Amino acid sequence: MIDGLRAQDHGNPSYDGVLAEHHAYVAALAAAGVAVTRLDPLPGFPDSLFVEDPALVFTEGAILLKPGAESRAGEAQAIAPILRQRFAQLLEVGDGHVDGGDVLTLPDRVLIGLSARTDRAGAQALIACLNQLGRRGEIVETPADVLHFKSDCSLLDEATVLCTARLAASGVFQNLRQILVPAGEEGAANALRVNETVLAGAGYPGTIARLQEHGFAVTPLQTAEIAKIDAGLSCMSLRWHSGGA
Ligand code: CIR
Repeated sequence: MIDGLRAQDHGNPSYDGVLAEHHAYVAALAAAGVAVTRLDPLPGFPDSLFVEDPALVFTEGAILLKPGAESRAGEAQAIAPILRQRFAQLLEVGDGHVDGGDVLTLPDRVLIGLSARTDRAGAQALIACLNQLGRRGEIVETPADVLHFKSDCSLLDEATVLCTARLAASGVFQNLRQILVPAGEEGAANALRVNETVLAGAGYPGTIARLQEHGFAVTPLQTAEIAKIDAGLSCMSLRWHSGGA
C-alpha cells in the first residue's frame, strides 16, 4: 500500500497509520451491523485494498470491472474467484476501462462518471452488464482533475446526496436533495452511509456538523493516511444486502 498510486506526492502513507485506519473502518462497519469478510493482501498490487474499484456488487449479482490504471488491471481477475463464491451471477465488463469509484448506485439508475480511469467504451460495456441485471445505467461527467466520480459525492439516503459544490454545479443531482460539503472540505464528500450511520472523515468538522444538522448519525473516522494515496471511505469495501435474512 505504501507504493499506492497518488495524483500528488505528499509523502508515503505510514503503514501502521493505514493499518490503524483500516482496523477502525472494519470495526465501524461491524458496529453498523455489517458482516465483514477481510480479504488477504495481494502482494504486487499496492492499491488492492481499494476493493471498490475492480468490482460492482448488487444483491442480484456482481460485475467484474476493468480498472483504468495499468498497475491495477490484474485486481479484477484476483477478486473474481472470491465473488464467484458469493454471487449467483458474475458478469464481466469486456471493453474499455471502468473503475468502481466512478460508479454511484441510485435507487432508479446507476451513474457512471467518465474520468481518467473510466472511458466511454467501459461505461457502455458496464451499462450492458447492468441491463442484464435489470438495472439502468447513465453516463455522466466527473469534474476535471478529480480522481473518481465518487471522490466528490455519496448517497446518504434514497433521495439525498452529499457532494462538492463543483459536482453539484454540473446539475447531475438536480432531482435529489443535495447537501454540499463546505469549501475546503472537498475530501469529505466521499462518505459512506451504512445502515443507521454515516461514516465520515474525522478531519472535516464542517461536513460532520452539516450532516448532523440534517439528522444523520455520524461515525467519524481518521483518513489522513489513506488520503495520501487518494482514498476515501467508500473505496475500501464492497457492500451488498445478502438478499436472505
Ligand atoms: C488509486 O489511485 O487507484 C488509489 N491510490 C486510490 C483509489 C481510491 N478508490 C476509490 O476512491 N474508489
